[in-house]
Amino acid sequence: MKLAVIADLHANLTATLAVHADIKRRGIQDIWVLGDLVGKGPRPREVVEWVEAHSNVVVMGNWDARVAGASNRPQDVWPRAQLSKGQLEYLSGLDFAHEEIFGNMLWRFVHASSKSVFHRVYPHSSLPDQREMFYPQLERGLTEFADAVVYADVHEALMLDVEGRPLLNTGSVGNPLDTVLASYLILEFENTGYSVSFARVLYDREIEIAVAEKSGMPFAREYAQELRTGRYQKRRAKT
Ligand SMILES: [Mn+2]
Repeated sequence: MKLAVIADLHANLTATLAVHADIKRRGIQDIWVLGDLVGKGPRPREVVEWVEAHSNVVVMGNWDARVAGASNRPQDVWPRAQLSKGQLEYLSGLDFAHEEIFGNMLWRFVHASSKSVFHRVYPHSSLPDQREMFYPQLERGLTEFADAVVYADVHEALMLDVEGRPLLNTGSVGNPLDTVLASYLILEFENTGYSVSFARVLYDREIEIAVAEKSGMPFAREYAQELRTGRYQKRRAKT
């Protein structure tokens, strides 16, 4: 079985469609989405529509929770206003995690960590923090130790070995913060084991920046900077 695992689309339709074309070109049928469909970018409605049409597994991200919830930050209120009632219900109904056995390994898929969509685990986080990604979390319905964890959230593609267990990060489709290329993971499972590839896709980010600048969305300037540089820009409230 061959699987494309994508995440952090962040309402960037141009990047999402470029990644979709790349996935199709490789003949991959299954697309799993690890959250943050919306937030930061200009086209939340179109990207949620795309995810509903093309993916088989979707888990919730921190931005999905805030946008579909009651947050009053401008960057959450704006996308909320672009989405239909049905799309907001879809986002708030997303699962926290997905687990599946491939070969003899239990693979866990979450957005940010096994504890919460708001609990961030960095490549440089402590070993106890990384180790916790594999633990059961009974309040989240995760009853077993995982053998492998795939996550997203930090917008940096990554593969770490945590005491013999793989900890993989997809990187970000719509808002990469390690390079400017859209990023996703390809997992291939065989009886004899598995393989992991990191895909990077060039897309026309100026198209999405132009849409953002016309859209009236908050923090369009910071967004454009992030797409052009692949570096995080602080959002400061206007005074
Ligand atoms: Mn994100």
